[in-house]
Amino acid sequence: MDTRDLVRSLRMVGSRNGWRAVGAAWRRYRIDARDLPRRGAERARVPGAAYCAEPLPGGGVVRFAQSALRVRVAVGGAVFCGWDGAGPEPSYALADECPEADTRAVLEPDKDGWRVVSERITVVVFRHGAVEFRTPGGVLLRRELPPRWWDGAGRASRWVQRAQTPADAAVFGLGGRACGPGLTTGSYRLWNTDPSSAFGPGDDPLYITMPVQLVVADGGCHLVFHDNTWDGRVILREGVEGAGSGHDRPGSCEVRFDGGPLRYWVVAGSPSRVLGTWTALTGRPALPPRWALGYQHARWGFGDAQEVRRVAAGYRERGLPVSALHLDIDHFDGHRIFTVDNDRFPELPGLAVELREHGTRLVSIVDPAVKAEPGLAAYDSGSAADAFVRDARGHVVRGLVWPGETVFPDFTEPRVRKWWGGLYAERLEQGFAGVWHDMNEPTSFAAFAPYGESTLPRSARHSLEGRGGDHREAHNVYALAMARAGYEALRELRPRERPFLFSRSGWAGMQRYGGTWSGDVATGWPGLRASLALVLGLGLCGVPYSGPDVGGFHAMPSPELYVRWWQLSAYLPFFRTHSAINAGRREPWEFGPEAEECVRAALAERVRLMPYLYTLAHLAHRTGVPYVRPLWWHDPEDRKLRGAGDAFLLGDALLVAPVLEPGATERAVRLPRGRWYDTATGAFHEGPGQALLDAPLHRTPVLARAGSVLPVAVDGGLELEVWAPAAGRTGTGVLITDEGDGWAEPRVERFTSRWRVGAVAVEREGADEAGYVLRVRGDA
Ligand code: NBV
Repeated sequence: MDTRDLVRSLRMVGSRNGWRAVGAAWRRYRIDARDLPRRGAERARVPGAAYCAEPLPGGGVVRFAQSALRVRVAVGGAVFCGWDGAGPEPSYALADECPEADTRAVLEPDKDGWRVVSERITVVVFRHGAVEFRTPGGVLLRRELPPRWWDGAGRASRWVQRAQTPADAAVFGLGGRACGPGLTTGSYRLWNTDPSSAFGPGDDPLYITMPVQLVVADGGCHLVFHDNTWDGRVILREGVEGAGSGHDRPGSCEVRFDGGPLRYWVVAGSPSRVLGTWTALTGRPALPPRWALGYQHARWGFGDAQEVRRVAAGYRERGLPVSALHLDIDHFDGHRIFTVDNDRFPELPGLAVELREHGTRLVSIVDPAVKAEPGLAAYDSGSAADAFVRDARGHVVRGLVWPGETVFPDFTEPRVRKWWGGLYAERLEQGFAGVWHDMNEPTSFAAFAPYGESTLPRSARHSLEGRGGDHREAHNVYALAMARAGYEALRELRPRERPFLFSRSGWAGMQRYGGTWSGDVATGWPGLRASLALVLGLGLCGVPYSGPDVGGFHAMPSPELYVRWWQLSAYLPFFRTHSAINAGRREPWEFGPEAEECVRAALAERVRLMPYLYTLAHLAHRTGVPYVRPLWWHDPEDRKLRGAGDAFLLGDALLVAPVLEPGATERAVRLPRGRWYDTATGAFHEGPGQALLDAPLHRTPVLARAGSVLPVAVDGGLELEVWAPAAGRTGTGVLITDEGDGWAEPRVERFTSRWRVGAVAVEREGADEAGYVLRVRGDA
């Protein structure tokens, strides 16, 4: 036993639960020692030589001495490759049925073996099992080397596959990684994990891991997704360019899985096309209700309803609009899910109505673990529905979470999702307007590693949609399936409202059901940096709605750090302060008058930008393009931008350069191509290049792209802010509006800005005039 781990877990879960966690770890170890298939003798295998190929719709099958590879181009351009008979289905990632094959793509002989030419990718299958993906112009995007399996009798085959990427390639993604957004040489685990204490840039893996990589190189971008939910690892090695000597060393990417199919998808094209195709495959991001883009305040340990009222009133009195307050596990009765502590929170529905009158909603935390306690409604109904995960001998698996001994719903079973979803009626009756899924990696406390891994035993049984399997396969999709249960329930229970759901853990496709947040990010400047890395990285995996705990989770930030965290988050989709039970308060007025004024300015800007942010939410929903994009989004061939993770684009119009260091009064920022106006001064800088911007404490440097047209809220009305295009150039903008909730088709208006007789003019598509008050800015 590792005593440090033990001490850490005792601290985390309190000493009573801490000692129980030792027992839980031991129990978990015994179950797995008894029930997990033993490794035993294994036989290594490679595909061997190819001996024939059969054309099939969208591509075909190439047969090798010891395996077969199916290549299939789907309508929309994504290419599927499956070894050993693996097909694209069943899959937890795909939103619907697998898209039809693109019958224009055919398998044909090639000098090296066979090839499939499609609109966006040419796939070449070599006779010994290597596979190359090239652009239509012939530039190499990725070269997969022949895979290798280790087959064992009666056991899942482990496998490894190595790929080469261009020497200049930069890799992004793999879910929510604190060390990003660009992933450097290193090993990245694919196993959703609660780091069990506050995390910073060095901690990996975290709550959301996904085998999704976006590879950006001079020759083109591509996304590769290994559709496998098992425990795995991606080992990246950055390439080295031969500085003109011609001796480049390509980048390499090794993917290993402990079992499951060897199948993957490749999508190529511009970043927007890649995200478009990726989210067509795995689901467009859910559109949050408009209020979910407002500022929100959470706290673990609100104490009681009076304190909630006090905090809400504090915001109101200071004229700081707060769109939602989030209640954590302490509002439950003894941490029991779907209950309320009526002594401390009497008449919760009444409180919800009262807050709502002032424009503030209540959001509830929902943990998956149910206290194993007869008489508790969720436990009794779940037991009657046979909803809880069992071990290989058929006993319900018991874990340890906040309420004590708990059981875990098997969300991979449709019947269980339905039962669980029914429980959300109680949350709605209590007046909650949205849900916050936590602890769903799933986390069950265990005191020491490796046997005490804080989750369910690997041998625990799951339905996996009726196919049957164990936790090794179900672990990474547990939260995704829980999100599905929650989302479908909210849709059914409140059919006229768009569900507001965000989840700590998840997997590829989670965006269909909602968003996520950072989890327990460490209070400190590294945590602030990690916050941005997470949001950017997740957006590139198709999950655009996320944000950090403003101020960090565990400790008390300095006023300066708190202000800088606010200023960053005011430009991120999910904007929420939150903190741990003993971390100190996060209300802006707790940090002194100067901080309060800075926060007020940041919040006012958020409110002003609301129409723009809401348009970005609609765009993400329609196209998969994230609100928050890396600087290289429109210039993927700009290597300096690829390395710049300290600033970002918010939509097409704004470049946000948050301050991520203490004591700064100015900061440098890399500029993409084009003219960029400093929104504070109106002066412009020409990109590509670098600019030095003023960044005193009261200001976040933000630049606006010349020509852009942004919808903004001014005194309750809507206006267009127009940044003068460069002479002879035009610019664009879009506004998407609706009622703020519900399912009605939104109104889309497109604008073009141009110089007309010495003045900047804006036309709306189909009209000569914009139809809104214009605010022209920028010293052109
Ligand atoms: O429910 C308590 C916390 C919650 O406040 C936080 O946001 C989650 O990430 N939760 C984790 C469980 C305990 C963490 C130590």
